[in-house]
Amino acid sequence: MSDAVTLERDGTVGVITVRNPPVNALSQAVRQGLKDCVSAAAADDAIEAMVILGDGRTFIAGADIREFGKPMAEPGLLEVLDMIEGSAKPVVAAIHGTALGGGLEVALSCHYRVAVDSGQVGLPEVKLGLLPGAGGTQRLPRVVGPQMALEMIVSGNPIRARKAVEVGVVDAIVDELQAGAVAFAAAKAKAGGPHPVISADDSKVKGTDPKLFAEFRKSIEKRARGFFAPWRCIDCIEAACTLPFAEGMKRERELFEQCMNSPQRKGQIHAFFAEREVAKIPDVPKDTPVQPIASAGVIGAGTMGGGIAMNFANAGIPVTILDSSQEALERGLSIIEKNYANSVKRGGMSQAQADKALGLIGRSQSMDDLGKADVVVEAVFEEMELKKKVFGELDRVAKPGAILATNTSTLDIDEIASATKRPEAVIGTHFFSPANVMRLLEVVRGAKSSKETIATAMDLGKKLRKVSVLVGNCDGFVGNRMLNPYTREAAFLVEEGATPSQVDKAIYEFGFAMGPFAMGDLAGLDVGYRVRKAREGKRDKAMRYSPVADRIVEMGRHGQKTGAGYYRYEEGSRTPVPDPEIEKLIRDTAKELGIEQRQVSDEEIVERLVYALVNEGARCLEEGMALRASDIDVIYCNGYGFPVYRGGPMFYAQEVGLDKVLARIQEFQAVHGDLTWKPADLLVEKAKGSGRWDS
Ligand code: 3H9
Repeated sequence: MSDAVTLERDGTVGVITVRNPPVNALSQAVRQGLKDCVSAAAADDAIEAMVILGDGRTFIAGADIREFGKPMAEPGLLEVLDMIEGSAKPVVAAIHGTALGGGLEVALSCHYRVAVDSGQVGLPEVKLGLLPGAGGTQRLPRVVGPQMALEMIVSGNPIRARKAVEVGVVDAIVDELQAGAVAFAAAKAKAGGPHPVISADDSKVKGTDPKLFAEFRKSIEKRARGFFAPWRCIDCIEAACTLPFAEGMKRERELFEQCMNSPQRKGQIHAFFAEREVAKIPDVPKDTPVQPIASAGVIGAGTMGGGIAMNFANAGIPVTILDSSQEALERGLSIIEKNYANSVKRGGMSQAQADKALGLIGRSQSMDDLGKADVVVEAVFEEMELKKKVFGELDRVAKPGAILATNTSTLDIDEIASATKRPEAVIGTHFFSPANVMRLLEVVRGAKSSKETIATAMDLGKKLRKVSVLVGNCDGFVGNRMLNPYTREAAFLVEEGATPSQVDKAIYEFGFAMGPFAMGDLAGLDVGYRVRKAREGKRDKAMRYSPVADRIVEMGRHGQKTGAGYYRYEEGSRTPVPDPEIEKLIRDTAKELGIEQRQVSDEEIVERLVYALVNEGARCLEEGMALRASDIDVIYCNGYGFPVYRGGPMFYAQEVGLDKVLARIQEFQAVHGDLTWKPADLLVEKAKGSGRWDS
């Protein structure tokens, strides 16, 4: 028998322990071990019941994702589950940590399930571009009914143990995992059979109204747009309600294979591992000391400051918001209150949770009140002199060892740090708006940021439930720096003959949440205008420049907030309406610049925009501004609406073929010149070499 699964006797109960750190994934050794232990326990006359539990921090977190794409080594999971379900002796799953995916499928093949209060269960396969492929789509609806099964399987979100008891997935909560489960199993054995077999009970699925599925499909149209797996999950649950178990299992297998073979599975699994890789920083090892963060300060009560403060409060960290103006403080706090009220209304949090979070947010007008904070995040107006002044004052009051963070999207961290006598404690934290909602955090490393400061900022990001990516200190850091050539190409394409709505539609259909022009209108066109005007003197005059955006702003059209930008907006509506006036402005501008307009294909739009991202991403990598190509993917999927099922821009380029991407970029270079389309050296090297960013 392998060490991955062991069988021990506890009285009359055989305790089967899965030991495959870190998350007890169902590797071949685990599947074989489960099979061997269940048959050994079945054959042992001294054993009357079995308990399956996980060693370490969790029950079983699912199939071993690293095995996907390779042929499945024997025994298959289905064979193991059939054996568990067919056992004449009752089998109890004892859940702590998380029973996810194949882990919950193991538990659902057991006759009973118990869990500790902190346990969670779920079928998150959809987040990997898959569906539960070991009976989960057939067994879960038979336990919780089709509606709840749809919600759990299509969202992929786990539920807590108490909720699991309420809906029937878990039979009982136990105080002590092993002792409680063993007592439960012994009692069931003593009471005698038959023991419940989920696959044999159709009572919850029989006669389901087919309307349920039509309505559910409609309800996810927007959030599941472009995704392959969610729709197949629904098909499987529908099959559970219309077909006998064995046939439903066949349907599940067919659709599982379709998902497994879909490019989206590769993209989403890449995104899963990429999110875990970001925490690994070569020169800041895992054991680097991290400062404890028990209290925080935020300077600036504007939209960003307020959102950042909410992050701290939501994580249970008391935070003081500082602003020099009483009025700004009051306005900021009232927006925060409104945000919490909305969260309660939408069911995102309970009133008690909202009250608790609000209770953790203090306010002040005196910098001295930040003297005890372990971390202070400055979120004042994006202006260097102002930020330096704030950091000078902060340096005076902040306690030794405090982390001094600046929330900036463009400014030089080193220059800000130079306003203090402790540049090693200064770091950039680029939150994305709205900061209380967006998952991405770019942690910007200054030249003098210490390893402890970096490790603490990354750890803090985790506590704030962000996905934090360490980036270098350059103009726009990584995300916004890459966005520059992307929006530049969008502007050129309309001069060349596309319309803003054609560009937006092509990129939306590629899978982005929004096209560049609709995004500009939403963010406010005046912001970019001010930046361009401030940099006017520094602009390379030899480089092609589109004056269209400036002209639109000069017409007083600042985007949604003024009811017009690239598009028109009806009173009170956020729906962009194409505007012939703007299309004429673009045509006239093209004429004035001597650009002959032509039919632009959707394919060219996608290539020009996405390859502009990729080329700049390659430069960021080359210069060490991003640690890995996959870090860039995490930034784009979490902060810029890039479709996660394509894995991120760098992964996407690799899947297209770096050689093909390079060839297309060289075609653009031939037409548009070196200043905009010179291929990055790293792209040339990788395209001619391994075809991969990481080797
Ligand atoms: C499935 O089950 C299909 C079946 O329906 C059908 C089969 C026929 N495999 O996240 P963490 C690694 S699909 C391999 O940092 P946490 C992870 O990469 C699966 N490795 O910890 C990391 O490695 P490293 C359905 C895995 O405490 C380390 O474990 N299940 C797997 O923050 C620690 O991970 C899921 O989708 C895996 N399944 O969170 C669950 N899972 O240290 C996916 C993790 O080298 N997992 N690793 O970077 C999770 O959601 C979280 O990892 C979990 C722990 C909540 C379990």
